Amino acid sequence: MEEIDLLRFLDSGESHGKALVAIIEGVPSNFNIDINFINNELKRRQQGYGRGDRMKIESDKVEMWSGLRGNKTTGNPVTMVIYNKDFENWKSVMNNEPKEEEKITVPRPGHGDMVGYFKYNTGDIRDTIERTSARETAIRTAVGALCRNILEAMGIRIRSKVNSIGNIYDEQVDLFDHKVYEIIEQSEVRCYNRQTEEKIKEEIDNCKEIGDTIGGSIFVSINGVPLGVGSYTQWDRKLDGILSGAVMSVQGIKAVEFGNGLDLSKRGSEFNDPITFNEDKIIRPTNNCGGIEAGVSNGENIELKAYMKPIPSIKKNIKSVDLVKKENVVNRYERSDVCGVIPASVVLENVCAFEILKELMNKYPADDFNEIKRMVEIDRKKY
Ligand code: EPS
Repeated sequence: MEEIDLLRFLDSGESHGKALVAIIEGVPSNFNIDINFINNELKRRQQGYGRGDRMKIESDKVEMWSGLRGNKTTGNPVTMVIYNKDFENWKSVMNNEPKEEEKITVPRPGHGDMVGYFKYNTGDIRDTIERTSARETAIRTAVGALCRNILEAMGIRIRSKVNSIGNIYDEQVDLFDHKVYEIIEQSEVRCYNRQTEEKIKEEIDNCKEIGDTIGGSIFVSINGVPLGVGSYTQWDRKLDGILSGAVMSVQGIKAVEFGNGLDLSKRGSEFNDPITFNEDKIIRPTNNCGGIEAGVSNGENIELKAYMKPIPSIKKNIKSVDLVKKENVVNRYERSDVCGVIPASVVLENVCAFEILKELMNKYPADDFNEIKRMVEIDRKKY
């Protein structure tokens, strides 16, 4: 029989539909959820230099429709809803079948438009646009934020920063240094170095002016995951495999790196993180493996970098085809952001939170939050 994860969710909703919805099954009981914490994550996701006009319309907030009494989880499935304010402006498009002349038939290269047009065969690319949009990351952020709220109560923290935009790279810093992280949280581009921030803003402004978009990379660090989450006993239980699958599923992400996995200049003697004893504690002086060895968390910070391509909705002309008229044309523009890397940094924190809680619960299966917490605390004392 196939093993089913205790924690799982599905989400639904169109970018300009009435709402985004998620049903999460397996949320442990007896946990006091902080709704403000979830809403704050939604707010963080909406920020960032290079955002488009949609974010001026929305002020995302979550409604909890089931699974709670007061703020306490009951163990029943949790339903989360985020209303799209922009629905008011799109009601007639979203509620009616399109007239022939309204159908979109010119795909944006790089987006899901062409594959969706042929795969689902509805005759209107609008149907694809509505679901491929990164708007969906709002509800995934809400789901992840709920998990993160639970993880934090067990001493597991997740932080992120922008590592690069285009060819401009920020400094590598310790995200768990309070003062350092405060600077990143206050930065409009989620960077540490102020000069780098200015350069990045300039680059985003340039792109906006010429009708182009720009990608970049994000650094995520997860602190406090106990040793032993994930497993090497089977290929689909490896924590790095599971995390990278989730990270890759975020719109626009094209590559994931754990630790210094892309640095192939180091030989084995330099790359492998030494194991030492100090005052009866195991100390790892380096973390090139990014906190995961053989698909299992080793107690160090889990560190990954995600690489995001430029958003495909560009004003600048690029070759495309009218799929009905079968003619070469230039692409059509759809309102979008200039740079999605900064909000994606927040999205990834929360996407990782879901995966970490899921895998933690696979290791410490229990229905009641207090039981999971107790098991984690006992295990922490072992290493
Ligand atoms: C987004 C909402 C979308 C886009 C963006 C992300 O809203 P709209 O399509 O109404 O402008 O701004 O979507 C994309 C980047 C994309 O590729 O689809 C959001 O809520 O983050």
